[in-house]
Amino acid sequence: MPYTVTKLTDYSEAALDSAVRGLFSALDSEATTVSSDTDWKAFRDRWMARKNGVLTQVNDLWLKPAPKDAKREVGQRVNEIKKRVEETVDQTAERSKSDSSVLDSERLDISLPGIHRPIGAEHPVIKTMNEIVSVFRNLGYSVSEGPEIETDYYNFESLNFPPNHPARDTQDTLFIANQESKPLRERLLLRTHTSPVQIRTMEKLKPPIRIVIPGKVYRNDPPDASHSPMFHQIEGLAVDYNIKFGDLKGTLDHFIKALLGSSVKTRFKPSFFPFTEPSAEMMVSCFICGGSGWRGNDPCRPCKQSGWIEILGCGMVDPNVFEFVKDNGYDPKKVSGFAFGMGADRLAILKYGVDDIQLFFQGDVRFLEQFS
Ligand code: 2NL
Repeated sequence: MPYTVTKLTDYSEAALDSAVRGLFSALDSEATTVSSDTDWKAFRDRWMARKNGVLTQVNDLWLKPAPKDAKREVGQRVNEIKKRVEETVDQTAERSKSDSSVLDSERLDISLPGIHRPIGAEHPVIKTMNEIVSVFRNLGYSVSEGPEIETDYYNFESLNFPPNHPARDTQDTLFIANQESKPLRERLLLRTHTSPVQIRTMEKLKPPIRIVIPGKVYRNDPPDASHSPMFHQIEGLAVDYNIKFGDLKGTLDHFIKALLGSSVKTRFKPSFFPFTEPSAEMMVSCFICGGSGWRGNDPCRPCKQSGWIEILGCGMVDPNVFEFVKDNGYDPKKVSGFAFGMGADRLAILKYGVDDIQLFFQGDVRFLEQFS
């Protein structure tokens, strides 16, 4: 039976003693059952609530009806009771906080498996681009970027592509739809190389300049193991008042040795681009077979047993290109420059021995996590 306060009929000292003892013993025994914060709140309210708490009942049932000559004595007892109740409620609060059941409810189960959050890694193509950019930054080159949707003017005309050049064919270039009503040079397309950014940069910065441009480019190629309608290119451009083909050779030879190791050799073979004259292809001794053409008893596939790999296209900037930016200080009679471009995906394929360019763009974590 829970303790209840009952009216007093006898206000003698002995009767008061007994009533107070009964109350204290109920207080102490109820305090020992408090074992959580919720328990403690209930305990506190039972004893101290203004409305119907035990203290209030003691006041109403013991003190108020007490005869005049007992009032003083009862008043003192009530004060004692109040003090004891308050002390006990306070002490119980501390104990309920350190109680084992509270610790139980707040315990972290460190044996539960955590939420697995794999750490991301640089994509192999981006990693390759960053390595290339880093070599040129160390040579004092700046990095530029530009739009992926371009006009015919920046993508073709200003780069010395004649009006009927086959690169403009829809077989090769991805055009934005419904542009036929515009003059040719204003028609929009997905840039097929990063060269337009070189023109845009020459419009903004006067010579001398040294820039590299990494970025996505687009071609109307059906995807297969070595083609993707979107791929990555890095181009570079150096324009100054006395740039010669030897500067091109020295710079690009240094670049490829910094990227692949100082033991590779380079050679240049004549080529053609509309925007450079003369133009060349830089070959690097095969860094997969070491130039021997063989990997053990197997023929080296990446260099087709030749011992050489075509790594980039380059050349001296065609004076016709400078004509388009002549007003900003690029007088072809005064300035000269070299330019080069390479496919970052192709380089990554060679570096990591990947056999399908599509793997770079499918987002399969099982492929990508091999580079983390
Ligand atoms: C390649 C070849 C090349 C350039 C890009 C260039 C840019 C300007 C003027 C002259 Cl503004 N040239 N860029 C020059 C030679 C080659 O890229 O095979 N790219 C994947």
